[in-house]
Amino acid sequence: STFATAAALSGYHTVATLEEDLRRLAESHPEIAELHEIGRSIEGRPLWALRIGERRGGARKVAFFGCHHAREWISVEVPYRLAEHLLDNSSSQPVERWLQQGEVWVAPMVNPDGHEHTRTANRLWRKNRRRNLGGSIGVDPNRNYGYMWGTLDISTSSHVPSDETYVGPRAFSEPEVRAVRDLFARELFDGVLSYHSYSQLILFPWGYTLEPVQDDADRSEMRSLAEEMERLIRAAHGEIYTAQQASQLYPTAGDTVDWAYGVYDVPSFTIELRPVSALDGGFILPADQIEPCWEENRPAALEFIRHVFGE
Ligand code: ING
Ligand code: ZN
Repeated sequence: STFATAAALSGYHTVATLEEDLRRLAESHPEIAELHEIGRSIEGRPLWALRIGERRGGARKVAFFGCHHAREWISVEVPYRLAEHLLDNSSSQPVERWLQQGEVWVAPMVNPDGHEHTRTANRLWRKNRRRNLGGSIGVDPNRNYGYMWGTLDISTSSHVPSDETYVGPRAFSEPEVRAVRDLFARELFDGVLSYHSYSQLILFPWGYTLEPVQDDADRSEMRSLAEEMERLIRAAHGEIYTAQQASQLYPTAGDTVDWAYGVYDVPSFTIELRPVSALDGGFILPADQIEPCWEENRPAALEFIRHVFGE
């Protein structure tokens, strides 16, 4: 970037430095960037999405999300850096052409309350900070989307409020998840990529069933795009991110990607970022790996935009 961001000084963003940096990005590129508050978290924090593109109502629209899960700090940094990269390269090809043609929306921190909790109280917190009936805290935002919501009752999609993967009392019970739903309903994205960590995987629908996607064209489109992203990531630093159907990892219902594909019929992926295993630190990824992780994910994210924009 052309300026020293708060993140450059301290490694990972916090809720506060992310807001600062998103504002600065928007203010320094007023013709092509616009910061939107798409909702408020359950504790009242603004949920930010940066719209990048020359005009509203572009022909194609793609969305990138980060940090549904509080402890997955690297999942903030990759979409944030993508936004920064697009703005820094907005007058060179292919980015210039894309920003004339369409819109890229980036919401790097869907769960700011949880993120703040991981920074100040419990580094390994996953859920949001909903006060549940019965006294436990937190709903899993990546189980609260309204496609096949609640259809599984297993450890990876639990109906027990105190569990790590609590699906919530009903679909879209959580304001963070409603904010994503409402943004999608307004913008009608043509593709979605949601970042998580860790395991180095590229996941495509379905998550709720071991059955593959029925539609032949959709199935092969998502599989081949996932495999192309796998190749691009590997070419950067040799890191292996395995492309697979989400339910092969473990079946879950109510995640972002099933909902986006199931309801809107658009290509949707979850990328599980570095590291590959718990032995490499799991959720605690050293800050010196932010840059290489971004470097390897950049070509995959750009390929996703290229694909969604019909090139
Ligand atoms: N992993 C994802 C989770 O929500 C996932 C994996 C994504 C499963 C999409 C199914 C569908 O459990 C992490 N690390 O959160
Ligand atoms: Zn996650």
